[in-house]
Amino acid sequence: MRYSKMGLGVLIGCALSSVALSGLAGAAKLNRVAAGFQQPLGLANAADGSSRLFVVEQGGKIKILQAGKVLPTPFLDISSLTDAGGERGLLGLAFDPKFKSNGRLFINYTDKGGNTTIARYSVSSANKNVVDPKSAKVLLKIEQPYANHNGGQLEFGPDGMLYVGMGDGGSGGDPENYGQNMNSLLGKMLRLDVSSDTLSVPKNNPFVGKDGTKAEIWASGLRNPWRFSFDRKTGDLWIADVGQNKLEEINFQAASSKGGENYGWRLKEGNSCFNPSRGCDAVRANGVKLTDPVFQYPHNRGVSVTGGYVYRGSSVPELAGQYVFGDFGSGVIWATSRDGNGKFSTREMMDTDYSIAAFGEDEAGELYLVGYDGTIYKFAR
Ligand SMILES: [Ca+2]
Repeated sequence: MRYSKMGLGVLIGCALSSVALSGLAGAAKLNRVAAGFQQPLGLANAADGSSRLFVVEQGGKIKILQAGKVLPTPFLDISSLTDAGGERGLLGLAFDPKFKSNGRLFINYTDKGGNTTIARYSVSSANKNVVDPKSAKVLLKIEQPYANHNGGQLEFGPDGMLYVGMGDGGSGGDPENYGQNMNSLLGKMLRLDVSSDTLSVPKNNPFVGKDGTKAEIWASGLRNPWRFSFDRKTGDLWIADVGQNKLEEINFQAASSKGGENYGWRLKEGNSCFNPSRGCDAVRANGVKLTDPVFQYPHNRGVSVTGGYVYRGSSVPELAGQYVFGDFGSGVIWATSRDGNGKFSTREMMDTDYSIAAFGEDEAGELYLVGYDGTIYKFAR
């Protein structure tokens, strides 16, 4: 276990080439598949049959990894649009569910002023391995009060809507209480319709038409949902929310949810009262009962949770149907199962020396780990 305090910019560690294995998943291991990326923060596939992997670099480049080789020309380079460092930079990438036919992709970055920017781009008609920079269209800007807690993940749900993970804006302890302020997009999960040329709010979002409440909000009470994902088989949503002083948490939202959940921050950190320090469960800020995490771990096992994916690949049968995630600071990796009765159980799977910035899936559902030092690993037997 490596151990450093969180803060992406300062954590370029010395990754080992092998990892210690432990527990029931003794047969699972991590194979190094590529290296040399600059502060990578994400990995995505385009679901277009090309088998390409797209690696997101914090500085502003997206690079293509194909058949084990990194293509020399970046897929996209927005380095001139962002000042990367700390928790700022190019933070997220999602391909349109119809990418194969419409060539659209969406990115999340902090602009030169540090504000969250969601933009759409289109792939070049002349070269499918390059994005047309002139296609850029900014769809949404969200002002950030502090440099940290910018969230950054973008994912399309099974409903075809774009979900955006927004942090509470910083700095620590959510001083302005954005997580529980329904008139702010900070500290929320947003749900947006980007299927037409301009952005719109889905009419069936849970707070549409409610006074003093932003209609873009899908769920509230999040501190910094750095990484979240949908189970590609069931559509369930898993949100890893980075903790404040004591607890890192995993939140679960069933595919059947109509939205509106309140995941507690800053009233609660994990399942403990945070602010107020007592009586937090009696507060009904958004009119709903607070939803506690399905798993949490204390800061002696990690300091900054990195959400992963429910494994739906075929290479590692012992991980089938389990939600695999890790910790950026400690390198520990866990796997959470949900049984037929909806009961969750989590086990520690590996204790690595990697700075786990993200996880990612390929088109076949195989799982990858993105090491902030620039190395990509694949889960294998
Ligand atoms: Ca929470």
